[in-house]
Amino acid sequence: MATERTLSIIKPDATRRNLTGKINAKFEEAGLRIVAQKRIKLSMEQAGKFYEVHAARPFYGELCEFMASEPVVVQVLEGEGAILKNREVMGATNPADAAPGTIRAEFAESVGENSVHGSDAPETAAQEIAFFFSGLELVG
Ligand code: YYY
Ligand code: MG
Repeated sequence: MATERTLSIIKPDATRRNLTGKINAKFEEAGLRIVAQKRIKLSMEQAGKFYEVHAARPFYGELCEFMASEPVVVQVLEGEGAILKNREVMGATNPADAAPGTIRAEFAESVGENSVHGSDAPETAAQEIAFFFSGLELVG
């Protein structure tokens, strides 16, 4: 399997509870390398653009408000099969369905406030990384 990069976001419910370090430890223990990372606060417009693919879903408004409510940590994770590996480390979208030991099983509060985002495919990973990071910020 090839070395990949994926976009991760530590969401406001997790930054609020000071869980950035514990979540980063999960990535590192799984062999994912944090090759870029910054703490930012999204505007409603930026949150809306990032989650545009969900614009027609009933939870879209609440999702954007939540993502813009407090700072997030955006990061690029690198490793063998990083996209799928990160999805495994994150666990299922609904923490009630997330496997034991996953980030969402351990830390997420609800399906809406589920602590982390991770890209779901190579095309979205490339788009999402470019949404937040310039080439100069990606040192490998
Ligand atoms: O990729 P992932 O975050 O696991 O789930 P998506 O189906 O892409 O949904 C994105 C985001 O939307 C999810 O992390 C929380 C929110 N959401 C929700 O609030 N209620 C749902 N029923 C489904 C998703
Ligand atoms: Mg998704």
